[in-house]
Amino acid sequence: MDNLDTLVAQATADFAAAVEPAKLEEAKARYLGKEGALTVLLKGLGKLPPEEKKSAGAAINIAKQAVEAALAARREALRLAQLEAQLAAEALDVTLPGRGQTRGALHPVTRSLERIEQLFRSIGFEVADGPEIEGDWHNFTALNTPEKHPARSMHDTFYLLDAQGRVQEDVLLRTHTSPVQIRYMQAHVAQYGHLDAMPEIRVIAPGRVYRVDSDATHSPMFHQVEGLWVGENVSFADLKGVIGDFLRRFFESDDLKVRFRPSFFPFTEPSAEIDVAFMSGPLEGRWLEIAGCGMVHPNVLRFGGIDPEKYTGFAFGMGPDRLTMLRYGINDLRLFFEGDLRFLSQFR
Ligand code: 2U9
Repeated sequence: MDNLDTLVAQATADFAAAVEPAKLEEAKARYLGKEGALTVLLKGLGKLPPEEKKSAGAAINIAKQAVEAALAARREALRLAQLEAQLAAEALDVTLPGRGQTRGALHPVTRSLERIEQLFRSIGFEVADGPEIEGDWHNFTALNTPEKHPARSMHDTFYLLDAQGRVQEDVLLRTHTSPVQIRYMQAHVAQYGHLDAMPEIRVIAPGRVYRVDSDATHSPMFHQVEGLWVGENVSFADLKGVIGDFLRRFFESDDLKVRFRPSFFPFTEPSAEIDVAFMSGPLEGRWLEIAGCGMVHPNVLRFGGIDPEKYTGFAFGMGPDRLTMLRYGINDLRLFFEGDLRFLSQFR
């Protein structure tokens, strides 16, 4: 039965040559299919003389089993090869470092604003806000700013255009947060004005303000925090106490001097600039202008609906952008508005 051995060897070689399952099934058909070599041999048994049938049948069946075994082995080998190729193609290196997610952070000016709000809340101030697009009355008139004052000019203030592109003289971007305190006074009077002893007004107004100005130390949009304290016996001494205490707490230092230098604002009388000098550190001994303040002008109290014969108040205004620069030693205001992560990520 040499030719049966050859047939098994040939089938095994054909199976090995099949590199994909479809080719293997074709090869199988050539040996085990309806017209396959082994099937033909088995069918031919009937034509053999009876004495040869048994042994020939046994030999063909052994050869058939050998071919089936070779086929099963090749099928398994192809299955494993296919699996390995798939694993290689879909390989995932679970040991690679993750891409991670960088954590965001609050902008340094936002941090200062939150700090300022927290410090004033701790001494009984409320935090108020209001519209950034204002009317001429709330932004200027109610703040005792004369009709021809330069702050009202197109040169200094952004005015909004109407649908025809004409300047609306009455619609502007607020130049300070003072309109918020005007609105606050009016709302307070509407709520408590009928009482003999109206509760005191203690409010700060933080927020964005706008001026036509742009260079290394001025930005067309910047921040302000203004404060207002109105009551029956509020004095300049109270103002000095509140501001001195605030500055020491904001800069976390008792090692600083505060100076009130006479000045002028339409909305306060008397008025002062507030200077601070650090007694240590890189700015040691230099007087730095840090805020403005004064006793609220009687006209402004009246515009707010408050009787200046009965009540007095002080007001102040400061720039948290500048306070942030001093607190962190930042020398260029523009860094706050560029969105450069190399700068911002230092405040995480
Ligand atoms: C009302 C009455 C009075 C707010 C005040 C200043 C003085 C002041 C500047 C500091 C630097 C603006 O941020 S800055 O550019 N502000 O000097 N602001 S008194 O006075 C008010 C506000 C509201 C009803």
